[in-house]
Amino acid sequence: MGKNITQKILDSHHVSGEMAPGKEVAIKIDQTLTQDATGTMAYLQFEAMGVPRVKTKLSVSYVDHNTLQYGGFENADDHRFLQTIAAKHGIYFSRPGNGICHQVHLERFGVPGQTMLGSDSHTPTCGGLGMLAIGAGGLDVAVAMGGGPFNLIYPKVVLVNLKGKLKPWVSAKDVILEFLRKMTVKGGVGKVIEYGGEGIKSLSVPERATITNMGAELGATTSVFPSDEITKEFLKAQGREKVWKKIVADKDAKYDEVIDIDLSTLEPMIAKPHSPDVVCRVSEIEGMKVDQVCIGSCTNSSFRDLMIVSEIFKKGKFKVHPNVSMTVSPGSKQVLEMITLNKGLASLIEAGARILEATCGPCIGNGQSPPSAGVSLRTFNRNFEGRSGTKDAQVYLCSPEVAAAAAIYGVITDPRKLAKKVSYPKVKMPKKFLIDDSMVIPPAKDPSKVEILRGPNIMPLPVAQKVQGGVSGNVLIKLSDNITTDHITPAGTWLKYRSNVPKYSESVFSAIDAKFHEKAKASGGGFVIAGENYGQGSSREHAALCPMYLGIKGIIAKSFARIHKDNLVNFGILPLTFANPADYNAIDLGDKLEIEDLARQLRAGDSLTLKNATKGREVKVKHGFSQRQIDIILSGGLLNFTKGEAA
Ligand code: MIC
Ligand code: SF4
Repeated sequence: MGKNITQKILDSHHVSGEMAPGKEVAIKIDQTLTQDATGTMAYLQFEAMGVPRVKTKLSVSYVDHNTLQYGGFENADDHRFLQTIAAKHGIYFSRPGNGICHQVHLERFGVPGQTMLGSDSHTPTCGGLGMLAIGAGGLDVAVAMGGGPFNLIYPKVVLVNLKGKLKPWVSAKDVILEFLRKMTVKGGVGKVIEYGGEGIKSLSVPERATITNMGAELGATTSVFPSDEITKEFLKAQGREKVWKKIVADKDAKYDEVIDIDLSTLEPMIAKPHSPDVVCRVSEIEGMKVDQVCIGSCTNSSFRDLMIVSEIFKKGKFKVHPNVSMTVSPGSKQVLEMITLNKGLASLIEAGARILEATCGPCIGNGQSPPSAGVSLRTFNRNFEGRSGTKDAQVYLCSPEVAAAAAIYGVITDPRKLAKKVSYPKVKMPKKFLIDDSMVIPPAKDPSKVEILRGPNIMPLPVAQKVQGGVSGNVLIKLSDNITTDHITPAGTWLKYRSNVPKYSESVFSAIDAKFHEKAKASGGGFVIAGENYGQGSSREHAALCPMYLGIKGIIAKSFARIHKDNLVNFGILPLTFANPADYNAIDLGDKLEIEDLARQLRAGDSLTLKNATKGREVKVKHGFSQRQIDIILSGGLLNFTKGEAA
């Protein structure tokens, strides 16, 4: 029987487990990627495993998130720690200024047909060139660097069959926004989204990467495009033709689901506050006043994206509207140099854009927070409440074309209206990109000469305790559906404490209950009750690590997002779901909960008895763990488990 792309890559990397949807399989990881905000923890954990050199084909450590902090040593200390630990353990180090991890990895390192694990949820960006690239917590990435396999639930595979061609003023972002409208932020859970059909021929690798990047917002395990002639041309232009390999689905490949999309029917789309799936047509909300426009992020910061915006301004001799502040953050040093060479940068500056570093910047709330109740249109991928740094800001997600039109007119505008003044710019994929990897520092030839430099912000790693007997505690917070990792451990001004768990733990649920961390500590930990899709969004393991530090024993929810559920297990916190979702209503804030004899109950089957001592009743909860996950929980987390296995 023929195979799809996902099956081909999973098969060639299979280590153990049954290759059937819903079963846990272990796969070999060829490459890893980390960024600074999750990387410091990942490397501390790697260090704790005692493996001298990484065992992957390639591991790269990027600095792109925390670069902007005002008044303090923390960011710079983190960078120095990351640079020295990379040199020592065989990891390539991409310096701050070289670009956003996903964009740089696509340009310089991604290899079709290989697997990659990254400690960032948008790692699937490299699916744009036929790689099976998956986001995970830092600890899973540390294990992969040490040569261990990655365990995942064998996914269902969805074929998205693209037909036709996008019309002018409609671009890749509109494709994925349309998808999010149809499938929602939960629609991709347990699935790999594979793209195919005639329509892919009109999409360049960076455009494909815009689509696979935002597959993360669907909750998908990953997304992948074939590696075809277009991939070959892109890699050739990057001077990397040698790594190209054709990877396409067999003609008789089977899929669990097929979705047809005719690209020619799509219109400019926009996601409204405060979720990437609250999507409508731009034409439905035209005329709304805009305060800020931000162009960039790992979703839309390629040469093509920035040149489109610059060409629109240049051709129409437009200026940024006086009521709008427009920022541009290039995805990489290469993009910045290429738009400079092509005079795109000059046109953007002339138009009145504010040029920022080639980093995540405003996407993670690092600078450029919108004004009070301000409307901000961003070419980014997340618009969760408060993520921009302004609690009451109204953040919309859109394509570079829609962003440009809003910056010109000062109100949300269907970019097709620009056609009256300018023709749709044609940005050709360069035949040759400017190649200069001088901002990537290779690992040291002699690791014994490298001293790892740690400042006072690099705090020792907290490790979970082994579970003895049962678990009990009070309900410390009761939450609704779709709680994001930005709610659990916020970014923005807290970001500089990513290497300092005791301090960062003060941020836990702070936007919902400012006293949460004090309460948790005072009561020696307890439980969290939540609705559907708990922990969606970022891969940050701090959203499990900090609650563990505060003594949280279990999260009982209606459902979980994949990466976060794995992170909870990795840190020894029980992610449990209600056997009957209506039981959510039977537990209140402050109730005393207890699970007796945890080891026996976990091993006896999928169902556990949760006693509510306050209400004097019992509720059934499910764990859905594999044998390996049960062992991890009982060992007090993956680090203890891995050390135990090695011993
Ligand atoms: C994000 O977009 O939320 C981040 C910041 O890139 C995160 C990682 C993190 O929290 O450090 C992600 O997407 O995984
Ligand atoms: Fe950076 Fe934003 Fe991409 Fe996360 S989503 S990696 S913060 S650019």
